[in-house]
Amino acid sequence: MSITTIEGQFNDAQGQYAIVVARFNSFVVESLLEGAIDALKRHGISEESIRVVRVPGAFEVPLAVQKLAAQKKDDAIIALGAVIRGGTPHFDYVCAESAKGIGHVSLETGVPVVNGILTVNSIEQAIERSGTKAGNKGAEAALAAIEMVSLLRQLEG
Ligand code: INI
Repeated sequence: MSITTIEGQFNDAQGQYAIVVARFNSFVVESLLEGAIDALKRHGISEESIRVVRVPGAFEVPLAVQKLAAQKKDDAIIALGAVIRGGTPHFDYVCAESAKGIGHVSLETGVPVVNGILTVNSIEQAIERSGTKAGNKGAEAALAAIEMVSLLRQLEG
């Protein structure tokens, strides 16, 4: 008896990718975007296969993701943003709505939507995750998107 394992591969990356980017905290988010594009390109995805859509903040990301998913042009959508805790409960609402909305669109449409929105307690934590000592979460999100495109091709093919 042998176990069948089905998983996404990285050695033959394919597909069209949309990246939805929140402008808020742009000093961090632009680094996430750079990381995501770099990861896609270094896995063989051409610039022509990538489009970037900008929205004001993380709260607006799910609606843009929903519109893109409905177009059925992209094999995966990468959501990028940075929500940094402040002195009010606003942080909790923005985090909850963006994560819930992104997950909802993905399940409703069947289009993989990868959540690359940082939710952190401080600017320092955001910087650590956008290309310094804790890596680049934008690049990680791009890899997750490539993996999901490959996996879904196997599951749907
Ligand atoms: N949007 C973010 O992307 N990150 C944040 O840290 C943030 N904070 O803390 O306020 C934030 N707020 C804006 C929000 O996403 C909406 O753009 C705004 O509320 C208008 O709907």
